[in-house]
Amino acid sequence: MDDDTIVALATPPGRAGIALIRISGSQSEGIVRKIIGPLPAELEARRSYHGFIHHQDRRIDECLTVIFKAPRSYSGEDMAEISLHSNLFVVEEVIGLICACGARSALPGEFTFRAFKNGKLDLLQAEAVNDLILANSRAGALMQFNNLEGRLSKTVASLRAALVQAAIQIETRIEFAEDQHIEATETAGDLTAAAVALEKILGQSRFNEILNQGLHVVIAGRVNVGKSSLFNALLLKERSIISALPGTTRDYIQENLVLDGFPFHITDMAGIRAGSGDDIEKQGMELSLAKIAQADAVLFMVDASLPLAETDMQIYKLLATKKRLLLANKSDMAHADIVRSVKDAFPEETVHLISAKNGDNLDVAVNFMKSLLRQMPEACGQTVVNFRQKILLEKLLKKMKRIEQMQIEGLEATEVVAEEIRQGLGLIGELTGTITPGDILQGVFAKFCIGK
Ligand SMILES: Nc1nc2c(ncn2[C@@H]2O[C@H](COP(=O)(O)OP(=O)(O)OP(=O)(O)O)[C@@H](O)[C@H]2O)c(=O)[nH]1
Ligand SMILES: [Mg+2]
Repeated sequence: MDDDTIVALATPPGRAGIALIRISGSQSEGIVRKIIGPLPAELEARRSYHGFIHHQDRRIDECLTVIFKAPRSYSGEDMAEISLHSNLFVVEEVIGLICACGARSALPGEFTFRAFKNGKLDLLQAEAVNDLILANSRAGALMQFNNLEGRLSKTVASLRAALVQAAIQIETRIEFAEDQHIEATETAGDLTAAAVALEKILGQSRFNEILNQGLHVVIAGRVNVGKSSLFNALLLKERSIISALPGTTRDYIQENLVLDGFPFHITDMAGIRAGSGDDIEKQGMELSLAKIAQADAVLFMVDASLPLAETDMQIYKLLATKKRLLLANKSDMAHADIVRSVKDAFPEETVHLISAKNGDNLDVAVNFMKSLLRQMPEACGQTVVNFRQKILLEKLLKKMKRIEQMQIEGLEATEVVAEEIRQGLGLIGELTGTITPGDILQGVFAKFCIGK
């Protein structure tokens, strides 16, 4: 199966200036020669050749072709890349021609899988390829690129080195059991440092999730205070329905907003009110409460033109542990005594008067969201891990701590310690892909797009 030559469109399908078709496998150059001409008798690798794609005597498109020779290619195999005009019908015909010449359509991630199998990338780097493509923020993409360049692999290699070092010392002790001049604590030092480094990486994993998935900010408040108006104003589009009728928004609506290159998910939702409301509205309110609980931060809105209600106070109570911003909306109709009562009711908060309808003072909400980013640790110096890696690293940390403890406790446990170390090294093998079970590998590459 691995001897197959594979083909896929590497660029998004549809109309665009250029489409790139990728071929990998031993037949790559032969296939190119069958369908593209004129080409010189000897093709130099990594050089671009102009020509035409043809089917028998009919020209299909003009193209540029580059060939790569194993092992100096992305996949580590012979490869070819054809750039042509990006029209779905043309691209389909050309891929069909390539398949008729002996290639087959690539599976998702198959080019990268081959790169992994050929030792061009370890599993951590291969995952970084996909995580880079899928990154939702500039900072997230940068960190994935660092991993692709080997940052995470280097970190894992140093963990491995610490374990191997510990293993050597243990084996030595087992061999010279009667010669017990090595102090137990002496050997634990490297492991301790490695465990501390690992703990730090895992501590950053929530930040990593945020980088990949974005921060969740919800707009919460009583019915009719102007939540949907603010939502639309922040998004610069008429996304939510706005009306003077209390209880307009029933379901929650989530949209993405990028600020300073960072993804935010903003949620508008059903306003909260006591007692009244039909069953649908009640369901909407329950959803709202759940959304508040899940949010990273809350824009809490009250109405500056109407006296505060008990519901305002109840909503505020839900926000005790949340990062929050108090917005008193409808500044254009605000009453001084109401604003004063809002300040009195929420003494811990700064009250920001805004008008969602007129767009007044909305910067305060935008700046609040940007300030959430500043409260997070600096992105650049960090190592990002994905879910699979996190689970394995957590197991590894536990193991390292146990080994460390055993070493400190004494020598009689050496055989057991040696076994623990072997298991720790096993986890590292699973991380980097040297001993990763086949179904897990399949799972990793299945998440890729076709053509990568
Ligand atoms: N005067 C004034 N009216 C506003 C302002 N912001 C919103 N409104 C009006 O207040 C009413 C309710 O606005 P929405 O944005 O639908 O309020 P909501 O909080 O989403 O309401 P529900 O979805 O029913 O909970 C509409 O008539 C808006 O035009 C404002 O800054 N000033
Ligand atoms: Mg609404």
